[in-house]
Amino acid sequence: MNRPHSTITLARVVSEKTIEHTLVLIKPDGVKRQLVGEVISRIEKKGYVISGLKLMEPSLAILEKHYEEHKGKHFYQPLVDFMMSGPIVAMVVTGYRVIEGFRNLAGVTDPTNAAPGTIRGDLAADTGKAVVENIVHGSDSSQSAAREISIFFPDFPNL
Ligand code: IDP
Ligand code: MG
Repeated sequence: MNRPHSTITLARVVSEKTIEHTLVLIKPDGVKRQLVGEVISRIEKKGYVISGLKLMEPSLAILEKHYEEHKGKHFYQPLVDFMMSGPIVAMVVTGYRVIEGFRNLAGVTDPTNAAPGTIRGDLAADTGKAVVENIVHGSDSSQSAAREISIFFPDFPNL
């Protein structure tokens, strides 16, 4: 059969889409301000699925691993101290293109510049501290997601 080339290309692209998992953290500022439900609600309304969820107080060892790419930066120690300042919620969130999709839901790192409509844009502001307090973390690539999920959810299957 002589199918047009465009049909074959589209079929190949569609079949290559795979479901992804990303690590989302609700940071201590989000938990303290009772925004856990708000954040989860935005994730679920978007259509993503919560596949893992726990309230926890991460150890220094976990945070040093999680933030190893930032070691040596001026905000590293304030960031680790902030992340140990109270409980966090750790989640595995699942969906097609969820890694990119959750980063878009979260907005850019600096809440002053995060677009209205995003979690950081709507719910956070610069507090003048050495560390930017911006409610959530989301993995930035499939490699980061696999690495970070294995740190927070060592028993999570199929990565
Ligand atoms: P991301 O969370 O948007 O991926 P990263 O660059 O990976 O941003 O930084 C990790 C976290 O470190 C940020 O979410 C924020 O809390 C904090 N942070 C990043 N850059 C700065 C900075 O320039 N000053 C203070 N804190 C920062
Ligand atoms: Mg990051």
